[in-house]
Amino acid sequence: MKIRVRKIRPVETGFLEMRLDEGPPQVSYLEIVNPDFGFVKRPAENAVFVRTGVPVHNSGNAFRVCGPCMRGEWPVRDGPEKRQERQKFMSKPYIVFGSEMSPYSVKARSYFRYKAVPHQWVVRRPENEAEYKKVARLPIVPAVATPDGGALQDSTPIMEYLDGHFPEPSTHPADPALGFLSLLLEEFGDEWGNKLMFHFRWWADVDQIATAQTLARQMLPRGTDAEVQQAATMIRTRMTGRGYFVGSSKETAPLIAGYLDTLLDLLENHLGTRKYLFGARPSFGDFGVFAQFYEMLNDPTCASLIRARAVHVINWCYRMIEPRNDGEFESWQSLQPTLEPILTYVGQYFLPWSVANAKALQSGAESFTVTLAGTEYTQQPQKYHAKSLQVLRAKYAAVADNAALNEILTKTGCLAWLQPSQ
Ligand SMILES: N[C@@H](CCC(=O)N[C@@H](CS)C(=O)NCC(=O)O)C(=O)O
Repeated sequence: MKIRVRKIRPVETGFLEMRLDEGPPQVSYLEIVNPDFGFVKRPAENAVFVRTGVPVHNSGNAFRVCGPCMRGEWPVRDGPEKRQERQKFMSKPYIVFGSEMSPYSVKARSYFRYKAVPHQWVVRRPENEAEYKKVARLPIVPAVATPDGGALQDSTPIMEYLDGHFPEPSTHPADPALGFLSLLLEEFGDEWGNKLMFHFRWWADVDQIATAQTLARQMLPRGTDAEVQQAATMIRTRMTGRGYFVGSSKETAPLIAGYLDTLLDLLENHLGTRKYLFGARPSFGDFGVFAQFYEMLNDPTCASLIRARAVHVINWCYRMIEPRNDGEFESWQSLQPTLEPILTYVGQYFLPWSVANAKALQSGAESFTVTLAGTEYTQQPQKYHAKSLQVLRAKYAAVADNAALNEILTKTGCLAWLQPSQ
């Protein structure tokens, strides 16, 4: 079968974006040849990002992207032990059940890609529900089946598990102060970034309609238009009633819009002069934050905002789809001018909100009000988040004696919220 590439265009230096004419039903997978462990099969998506200089062949029903240089750091220079461990998985890759529309799935997938861990991306849909259920303890994506028969859920622990098995390339700056800031930003992306993304995704009609249609088509790739439309209507009805999960309401809508505006400007400024949040290579924090913005780029309202105002944020999101190690982490000195304002934002909005949410859960309150940067904000408490605040505090406790870190956290208004007494 002949596969046509509709468009190939440079996304940024060193990358090409290929848009395929055919979607998943016709183009079943990409093969990326890696001399270390054979090949990685990846389901083809409509947009594929490929590094330039790599020959791309049309072979049957798959694109074959050949060559050892698909990624900047290949071949992976691990010792023989690590290589053996990778080779164990040659015949059985990790299976990652996910969705292009799920920030946490995309985040985990980028981590697998960055670590060059053989994996198969499987879009969760009705036809694979039985396999998915064998893996998923909770009805959420991502869900990962490990080659040894285990199962993983929850994107942060999934990334930590991968760190344990595949420490290189590391996403943790060696400087312990920067290392913690990266963990803090990962958590910030997951919880606060998701609030912004989810609110906009299910708020305006245009976003509800577009998202429901995309989700329905993803679920039913071979469905008729009428079937897809019916599914889209169901999804829209189910999801628009769920905004309160993240505090989205008539009262909070203008506030949340302001929170996004402010954050977008801060990120745009910071990413104007570097590839990733902490320098020339992706940090743990990049994965948490980018995933929410990558989703926003799918959604009409947020996409228009970002496209009009934040071209560096767009480039960073695309970069994070196939993250590369292009150099070193920077020092605090060089990051400070534009990273400090982002951390100040975290200390002004995310952390006080997070602590107020945890207190409300503890007291069993049905809703809570917190003053964020001088304005009152009210929502129902979010369950999952209290647990992840505890985890974040435990991560801070492990480096709490670091004077340089404490100075940064104090200056940015973050420190008090990380103490268990708060
Ligand atoms: N904390 C989890 C959150 C996962 C999550 O909320 N996944 C959403 C999609 S982004 C989900 O599967 N929701 C249920 C559904 O879509 O049916 C993680 O980091 O993996």
